[in-house]
This record gives sequence, C-alpha cells and structure tokens, in this order.
Amino acid sequence: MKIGIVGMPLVGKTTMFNLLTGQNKEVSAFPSKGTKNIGVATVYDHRVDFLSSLFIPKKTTYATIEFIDIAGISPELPSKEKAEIFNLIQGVDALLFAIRLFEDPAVAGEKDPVVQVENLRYELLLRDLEVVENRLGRLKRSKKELTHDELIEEEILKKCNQYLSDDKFLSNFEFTEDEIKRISNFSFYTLKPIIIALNLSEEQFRSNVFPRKEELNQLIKDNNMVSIDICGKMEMEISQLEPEERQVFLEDLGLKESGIERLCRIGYEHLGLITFFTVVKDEVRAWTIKNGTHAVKAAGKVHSDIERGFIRAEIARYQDLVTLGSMHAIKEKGLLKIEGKDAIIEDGDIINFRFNV
Ligand SMILES: Nc1nc2c(ncn2[C@@H]2O[C@H](COP(=O)(O)OP(=O)(O)OP(=O)(O)O)[C@@H](O)[C@H]2O)c(=O)[nH]1
Ligand SMILES: [Mg+2]
Repeated sequence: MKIGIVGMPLVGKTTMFNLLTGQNKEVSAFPSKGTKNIGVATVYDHRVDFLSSLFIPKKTTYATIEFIDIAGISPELPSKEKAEIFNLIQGVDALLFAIRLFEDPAVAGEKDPVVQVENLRYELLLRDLEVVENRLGRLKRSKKELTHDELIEEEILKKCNQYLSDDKFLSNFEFTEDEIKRISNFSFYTLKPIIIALNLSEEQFRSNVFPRKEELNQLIKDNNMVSIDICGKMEMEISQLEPEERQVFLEDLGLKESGIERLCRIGYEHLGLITFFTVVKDEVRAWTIKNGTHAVKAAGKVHSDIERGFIRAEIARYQDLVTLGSMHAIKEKGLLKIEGKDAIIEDGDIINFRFNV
C-alpha cells in the first residue's frame, strides 16, 4: 500500500511525512526541489497485539503503509518540471492532499485552502489529459494497422479524453472491470482515491475554527474525498518523542490517537481496505487487502508460491478467538471454516493457507 503526499509548495508535506513515518527529514521555509522522501509507517492494530499476547510468537509484524513525499506543485512551474515531480509518485494507490491552513508570515505559499484543493484537482486533470492525448496521438500516427486490443484501448481513451476535457475526474465514472484492466498501466491520478489532510495551526486545531471551512467541506464532499485534521508542526514534534511521552502530549491536544492511527481509520474505510491475519512459523502478522478479495489472491499477498499451490484456506474469525480463547476451542465448536479459492476474505479473518508446490 503506497500513498503519495501531494500539495502546493510550503504547505507542510514533509512535516506530515515526518509525523506519519516517524522520520526526521528536513523541513524548511524555502521550497524544496527534486525531493523524494520514502518512508514506511506502521499500522498499529490492537488485534495484532491481542494475537501476539495469545500466541507469543518470536516475531510480530504489523501492516505497513509506504509514504512518498515530493516537492510542491505550483501552477507556475513549467509543465516538464511538474511531470517530473508527478513521475516520482507514479503507481501509488492513493493520494494524500496536504492542504495548509496554518498562518505564518515567515513561510510563503498559498494560504487559501479552497484555492489549494482546486489547484491540485486541476493539476491532476492536466496530468491525466496529457497522458491520454499522448497515447491517442501515438495510436493515431501509428504506421501499422491497429490491433484489436489497440482499437479497444483507443475507444476507452477517447472516453477518458471527453471526461477529462469536461473537467471531470475519471473516478466519477463507471468503468467495466475490463476497461479498468486495460487502462491500469497509465496509473491515472484522477482515478486514485484522495484523502485531504488539513494542516491546522495549534489554535485552529484546538478550536476547530479555520477559514473557509464550510466551502472546503462542501468541496471535499462533492469530490468524493474524505478529510483528516492534522496539527502538523506539533504532531511532528510529538512523533519524535519517546513512545512513553507521546501519549501525554497527544492527550493535551485532545487526541486519543496519533496521526497515522487516525489516517488509517479513515483511510482504510475510504479506500475499501481490510486486514487479515496469519499465525505461522512463530510469526503473527497483519496483511492489508481490498475488501472483496478472494482467498487465493489473499494467499498471493503472503507469498506467490502459496497462491500458485493454493489448496484451501482455514479461516477463524477474530471475534471468535477473543470469545473462545484458543484455536482449539474454535475447532471444537466447529467454527473453523474450510474455504476454497473463491471465498471472500473478511476483515479480521485469521487464515491458515494450505498449499502445495
Ligand atoms: N506554524 C506552522 N508552521 C508549519 C506547520 N507545518 C509546517 N510548518 C512550517 O512550514 C514550513 C514548510 O514546511 P514543510 O513541511 O517543509 O513543507 P513542504 O510542503 O514539505 O514544503 P516544500 O517541500 O518546500 O513544498 C516549515 O518552516 C515548517 O516548519 C504548522 O502546522 N504550523
Ligand atoms: Mg517538503
């Protein structure tokens, strides 16, 4: 699972990256250029802790999310430079829009949050439109006769071209599974789920009052986005404290959870993600998959050999384990499900894959 952090210059992208991943990359009041920070955040899950306390494995592995922090996108940049910045996050699964609300005369940059969201929307549209037009142009100029697949691709791209030219995100439209497959290698930005991170000052965060709040919320809703409030500077500092100290400072901000915990809670739902667990070879481990994933594909997440040699999945429900206290008791009660390749995995399933290679 990869998320790209995008935003206009000096809105607090790297600050957010640091607070989400616990890293300490340089933040500054001067626009960065050519940045690409990559970091991994741990998805804390109390269910993993419970499994770990029950099975006492040698190793406990939480799910992770990879974040990529890039330079700011501003309308004035030459399109070649914008393309270079966007290329750094090609292939991410979702975008985190960093939107600045905090005011600081010492830090230049766009302050109006609505303008920032509109700007980013526009840049994504432009990006995708350029990709579509390039590919259509190439197909049109092709000296050879187009293959059957190319003709289908051309039809889909023409449709995309129309949507994008009408100022509409591709995510607003229904594509068939086949169409999605055929355009997946373009990695269109306007097809990706978007989470808005509002970077508030401490005062705005505490009071929950900030400029253009109503319009901003409407814009977020209209565009099928979700948002999370972040107190960037402060939370970054908290994330760099010793774990024992963090809680005290978070609570002082009125928070029960860290930035990454809040983001995961909202993000998993918005992105349609769920978690399953494995308990094997002395390791308790959490895995993230899309809601609706079949057992055999979930197996592939663990290892391609398991997908290839899939025989069956033995599935216990997390809640049953909590209630009954052991796998043995689950079996005794007949609650261990034996499922084939096409079974749909549910959130909290504890899976033992049987396979043969
Ligand atoms: N007052 C205040 N300053 C902040 C906050 N978040 C970030 N800053 C400051 O804003 C400046 C830019 O922060 P960065 O995190 O580097 O912003 P960025 O979006 O990564 O900037 P570029 O990569 O240059 O586009 C730094 O001086 C930060 O300390 C905040 O919540 N409050
Ligand atoms: Mg930065």
